[in-house]
Amino acid sequence: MSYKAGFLGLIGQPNAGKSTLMNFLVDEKVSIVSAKPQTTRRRILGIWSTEKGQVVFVDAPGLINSDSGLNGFLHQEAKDVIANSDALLAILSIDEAKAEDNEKVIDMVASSGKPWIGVITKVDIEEKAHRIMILKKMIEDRGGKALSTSATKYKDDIEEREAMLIEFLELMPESPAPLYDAELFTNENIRDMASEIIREKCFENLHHEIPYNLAVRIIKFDESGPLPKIYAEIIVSKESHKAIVIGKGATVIKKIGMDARKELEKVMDEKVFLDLNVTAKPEWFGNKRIMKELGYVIESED
Ligand SMILES: Nc1nc2c(ncn2[C@@H]2O[C@H](COP(=O)(O)OP(=O)(O)OP(=O)(O)O)[C@@H](O)[C@H]2O)c(=O)[nH]1
Ligand SMILES: [Mg+2]
Repeated sequence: MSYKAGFLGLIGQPNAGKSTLMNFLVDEKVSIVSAKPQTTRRRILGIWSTEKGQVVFVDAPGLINSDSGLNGFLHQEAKDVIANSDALLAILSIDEAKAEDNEKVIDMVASSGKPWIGVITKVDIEEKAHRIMILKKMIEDRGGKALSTSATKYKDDIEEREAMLIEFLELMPESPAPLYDAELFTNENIRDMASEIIREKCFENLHHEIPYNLAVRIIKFDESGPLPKIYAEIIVSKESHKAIVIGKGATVIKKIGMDARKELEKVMDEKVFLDLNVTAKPEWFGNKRIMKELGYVIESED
């Protein structure tokens, strides 16, 4: 059998479980996850390699309709992932409030003209189980194959993972060689992973509009001493948000720092020093230079 390799984009509504599914498939925490929608902001690659081929999963932001600011970028980024992938997965949660929103995802993916599969997620939510058949029919009516899973319930189920991976490899084009070194599970560097981990902890510890309006930038990553030292900045969009991120007696920022440091130590497999600062840059998402520094630009526009 010939060798196959390509990019497989994960497309769905915000909060559908795209990042959780990709992490399950590559069996590594590559993409950050939270209970809040719009967690993923730029494409994140997760790589699975076997002797038969390589699937490069492209986790995308959830689909939203907007043409300006940060949301405008999320919209463009998801569209760009559709345009630049070899094949697509329509990620459809049974927990999605409106059936039309899942139908929209199927529509976008099917009309791309690329090979695709519909993946029904969160099937562990029993009270919504009746929706599995409805979604399956929706997918099949558009000529797609339907799979269903729960990346949380089957977290440690190797057979569930392998069965899906084999289906996904079938969607990939023939390729003379792997696209990435077969040893890699992502192309993210540790500096970018660190800023995403800190942002994930902000999503977990902050509420209302705060997490949606902040960004994290690594100021210095110093590996010269015995202990890696990471200096990061949490950028908020309003002066008044600063005090909320810091919290009374700095309790909130300390908790974010502690949660992030623990996870960084797991990823880096060593103790790390983490210094967090909060700065306000009013309406930073309207500033092209800052957006570019944060990686919130479409690559082809560079
Ligand atoms: N019950 C259940 N919850 C899940 C499952 N998969 C993901 N979740 C939860 O759904 C929420 C959203 O998961 P994400 O993986 O961040 O979703 P996403 O589609 O990447 O979201 P965005 O990046 O915001 O577009 C998190 O709280 C997950 O823990 C699942 O199989 N079952
Ligand atoms: Mg995500």
